[in-house]
Amino acid sequence: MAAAAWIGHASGLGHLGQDDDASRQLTTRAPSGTLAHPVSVPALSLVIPLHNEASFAPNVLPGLLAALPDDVEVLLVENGSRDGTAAALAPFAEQPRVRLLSLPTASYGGALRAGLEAATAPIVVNEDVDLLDVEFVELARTRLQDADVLIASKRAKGARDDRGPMRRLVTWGFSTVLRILFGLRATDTHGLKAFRRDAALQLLPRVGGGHDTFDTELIIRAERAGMRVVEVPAAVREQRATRSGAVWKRVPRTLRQLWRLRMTLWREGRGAAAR
Ligand SMILES: Nc1nc2c(ncn2[C@@H]2O[C@H](COP(=O)(O)OP(=O)(O)OP(=O)(O)O)[C@@H](O)[C@H]2O)c(=O)[nH]1
Ligand SMILES: [Mg+2]
Repeated sequence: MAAAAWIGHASGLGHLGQDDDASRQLTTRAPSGTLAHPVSVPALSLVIPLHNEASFAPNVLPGLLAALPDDVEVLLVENGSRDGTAAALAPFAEQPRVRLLSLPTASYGGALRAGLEAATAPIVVNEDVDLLDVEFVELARTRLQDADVLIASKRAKGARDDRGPMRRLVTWGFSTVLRILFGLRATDTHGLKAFRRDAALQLLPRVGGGHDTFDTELIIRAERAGMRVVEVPAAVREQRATRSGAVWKRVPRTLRQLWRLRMTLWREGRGAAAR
């Protein structure tokens, strides 16, 4: 297990949820020597995975932090960056409610898992740094009173998706494949999401998750576990130009990960039937 370093305010509440070795390597740095946690009992945790975001994230995080209510803790989970992202984010972790986790291996799923495990609030919101949305955080607060998972869907009725036609086509294709392969009712699994933390923690041990399909697997498993998954229409306004180049290049890799998941669920189903 990779070493993990939390940089930021020592909360005394947080845990890595990783193995003991990783926990022993936990390092926290509290500003000005104080150990008190001003967000003593956060109502929400906002998990933001980051990778090679040294130039973009510092532009958008100040606005986010200024707009978020005080009872929201922010977990910046960086891994595998080669552009000094951790150093660029470190000043934000001086703020009492912000924690920064830096891990060596790039993985969106790994970052989301680490964030879900480290979150201390009963509701955990997951947002990308180029899709930050304070309104969705507030929506999660209310909608997850009587649901386990909340998805901002780009494909729900009333959604507005300003991305280019190729990205919209890929989103349509992806959700169609999920419906066919997994019978998924949710119409979108990438983008803004929120979980009741206890529900997510219940699912995590089974989530194997590829780099591209970790969050999708969480939603699939939530539905299969009979959890209450609700959607709201998303309004997608890209806050920067796409940087991943031709999106279709990711398609074969994602399809391979989905097929492996299909096989895993099939084996799990057979195992359960045999018992
Ligand atoms: N921790 C972590 N975060 C990642 C990784 N890959 C992407 N991210 C983060 O995931 C979010 C979305 O990444 P983007 O690069 O915008 O990917 P995308 O939205 O699928 O593609 P484009 O915006 O079209 O380029 C951002 O917050 C990234 O920093 C990763 O390997 N590790
Ligand atoms: Mg993006």
